[in-house]
Amino acid sequence: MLIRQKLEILDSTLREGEQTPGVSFTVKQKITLAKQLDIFGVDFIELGHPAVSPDVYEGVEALNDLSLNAKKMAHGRASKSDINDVVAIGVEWMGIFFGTSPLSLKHKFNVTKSEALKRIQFAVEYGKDKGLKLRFTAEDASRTELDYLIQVGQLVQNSGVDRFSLADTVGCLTPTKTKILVSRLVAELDIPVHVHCHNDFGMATANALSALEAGAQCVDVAVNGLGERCGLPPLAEIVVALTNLYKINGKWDLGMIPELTKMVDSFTKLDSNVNQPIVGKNAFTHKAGLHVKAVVIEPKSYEAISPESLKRKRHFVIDKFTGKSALKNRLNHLGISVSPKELDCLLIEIKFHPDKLNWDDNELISLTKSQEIKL
Ligand code: HCA
Ligand code: CU
Repeated sequence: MLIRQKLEILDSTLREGEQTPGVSFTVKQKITLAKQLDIFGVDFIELGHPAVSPDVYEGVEALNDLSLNAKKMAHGRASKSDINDVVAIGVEWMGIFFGTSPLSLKHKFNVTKSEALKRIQFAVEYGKDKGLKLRFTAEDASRTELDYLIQVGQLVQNSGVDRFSLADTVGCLTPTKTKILVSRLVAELDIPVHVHCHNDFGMATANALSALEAGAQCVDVAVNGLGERCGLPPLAEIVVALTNLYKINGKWDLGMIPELTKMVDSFTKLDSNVNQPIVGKNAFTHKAGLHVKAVVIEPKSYEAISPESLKRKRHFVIDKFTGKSALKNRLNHLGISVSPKELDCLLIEIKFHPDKLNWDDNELISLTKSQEIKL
C-alpha cells in the first residue's frame, strides 16, 4: 500500500463541523477544542470562514491568536473580500474553494469553464500576492469532468498554490473511484493533494483511507464525524484505522479520543450513536455468551481494537444471551461464588426474563439472594 509516511490530518470540526444542523460553538468552546486537537496531534486545524457571521469572524481571530503546533487555516470563497478578511486577521493558511462541476458552474456561478478558470486564477494570485499559504479546493471535484479538474489543478499549481484539495462534496465517491481519481491527480500534480470526503453513502472513512492509499497527503476529518448533512470522516475512525489496520505510527494521542468525543458531544448536545465505531457506547461491549466466554480468555477473539489503547473499558452485558462462563465471571467480580447447580438456576432465571435488557450488579446480587432462599 502506497500510504505516505508523511500523511497529514486536517481537523475541520470548527469549520465544517459547525455547519452541522443544530450546532453553533461559542468562541470559548472553539478555543478549548482547538487546544485539545493540537495536543492530540492533528496537522491542520480549520478555524472557520470569517465571512459567515461576526462570531465566526471573532472565533477565527481568537483561534489565530493561540500558539499551536498545528497549522491554522481559514476558509473562504475565491473572492477578494474573503481573502482580505483572512489577510486582515493574519491567518497563515487559507483554504479557497470554488465549485468546478458542471452543476456548480451553471447553477452556483453561471459561468463558462474558461470564465471559472479566470476567476480561480485571479483569486489564487491575489491570495499569493498577499503572502498567504494556500490550499485550493475544487468543490464537487467528484462530479467534475476529469480533464477539467486536472486543468484546474495545474492552473492553481502554476499560480503558486501550495496544496490542491479534491472535495467529494455530496459523498458520491466509492473507494475504487476515489483511488482512480486521486491517483490521477497525484500523478498530474507536483503539489500535495488533499481529500475532503462526505458521508452521504456511509463511505467517507473508506474513501478517505482509499485516497491516502492512492497517494493523497492529507485528509479532512471532524470529531464525531460532524459536518453538513451526514458529515465528514470521524477523526477517531481515521486515526484508529491508520494505527491498527495500516500500522502507521502517527503522533496521535489515541487515549484522548474519548474525551474529545465527550467534549464535542457536550458542546453539540446531539444524540450519539451507541454503535458508532471506536467512540460508541457499545464499541467494547460484548453480549452473546459465546463471545463473552472467548473474550474473557482472549480479548482479541472478538476485538479488533483494544479498548485500553483508547483508555476505554470493556463491558459484558448480562441478559438472556448470557452463558455460564459470562455469568460466573461477573459473579466472581462481585465476590460471589456459586455451585454449578446454583449457577444453572440463576441462568435459567435470567433466560426466562427476556424483558430484562441488562442485569446490573445490584440486580444480580438480589437475584442470587432470592435463589439462595429457594435452594
Ligand atoms: C463548504 C463545501 C465544502 C468545501 C471543502 C473545502 C465541500 O462547506 O463550503 O473547501 O475544502 O464539501 O465541498 O465543505
Ligand atoms: Cu464539506
